[in-house]
Amino acid sequence: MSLPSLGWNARFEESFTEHRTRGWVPARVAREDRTRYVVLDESGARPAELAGRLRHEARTRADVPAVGDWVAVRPGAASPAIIEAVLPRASAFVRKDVGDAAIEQVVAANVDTVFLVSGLDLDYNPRRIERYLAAAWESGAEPVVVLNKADLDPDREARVAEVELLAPGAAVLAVSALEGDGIASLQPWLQPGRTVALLGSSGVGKSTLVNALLGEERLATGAVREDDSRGRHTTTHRELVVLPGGALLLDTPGMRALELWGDEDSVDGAFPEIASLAEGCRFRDCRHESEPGCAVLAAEADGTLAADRLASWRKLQREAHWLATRVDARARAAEEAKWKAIHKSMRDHPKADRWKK
Ligand SMILES: Nc1nc2c(ncn2[C@@H]2O[C@H](COP(=O)(O)OP(=O)(O)OP(=O)(O)O)[C@@H](O)[C@H]2O)c(=O)[nH]1
Ligand SMILES: [Mg+2]
Ligand SMILES: [Zn+2]
Repeated sequence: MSLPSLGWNARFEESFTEHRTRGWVPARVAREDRTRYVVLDESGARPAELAGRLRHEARTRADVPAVGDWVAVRPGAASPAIIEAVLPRASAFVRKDVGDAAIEQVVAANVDTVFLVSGLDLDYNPRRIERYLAAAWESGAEPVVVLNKADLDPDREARVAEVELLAPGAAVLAVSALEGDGIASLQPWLQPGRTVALLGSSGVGKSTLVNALLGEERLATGAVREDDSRGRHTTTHRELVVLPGGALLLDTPGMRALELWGDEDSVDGAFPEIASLAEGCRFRDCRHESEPGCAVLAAEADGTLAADRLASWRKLQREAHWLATRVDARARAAEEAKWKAIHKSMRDHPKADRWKK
């Protein structure tokens, strides 16, 4: 495969200049499974691992390659290939550990479009779609809401209309991966060399959709629980799949929307109608709670703004704020630990040369 057909472009080439002088060559990460990778380049797919230096210098999990990343590898056809550097990302979906929000992991990198997949079954939940959308706007990729399992819902048009109200600026499509219904409507985003990531809870049919687009049962899929339509985490690693038409699809394991969570600004991205109403508030930092001259509350009162949209906005703002506080607390703790170590080293080696000069 040529590099452009894998998504390579002039921007990546520009950020590769320095790596070229070292003789390294570009490759794209197609699969990641803890420390093991598979990379794709002109000669096809091969296993890869991190150069020792990159492994040691990585300070957070966001510094190591993720699926979709462009990396610099040592030249030649050696297997495993040795990854020397990660290129700056054009877009990134970051996952935050629910237990510790400061631990970040890149779920998908350099994605043009993200299909936010939901099932029109018992697991259907519009509030969850709002959360995924907020994370999508923050990632830099274009979100498309895919309501799968349309074959199970006689009222799909009503669902599409309902979700369109929650997703200003994003396309909302109903499909059935199982029966192939509506699949053709995804074509505009499946152009050669374009990367599409599939995100959504376990059991919504992400892998089934990839298989439907591939035209073969390549990825494993698993039945959902009968009582609530939840999945069983069938997919366990992230993987980039090349479609016959030339688009690149990134399948991911199901995850909870909260893990994808962004900051307060990303909430505003998902609620553009509230953000634009807020420009009319008397106070710049209006929280739209009870302030005088609040344009948002006025719109709610006269019915222009749906009350449940404002309720969702408030809830997501609170969640984002809570996460941000935790990230700050951890960053402070790490900074303190660093200075403690430096002071200890100064006490232990009072005459160390490195402190003179
Ligand atoms: N009725 C119906 N069932 C579907 C459809 N798409 C997927 N399914 C079923 O939903 C179940 C889960 O599908 P998967 O593709 O494994 O779901 P997933 O999103 O990849 O799940 P994880 O890998 O666990 O994150 C399987 O039993 C599929 O056959 C659909 O369009 N209609
Ligand atoms: Mg799957
Ligand atoms: Zn206000």
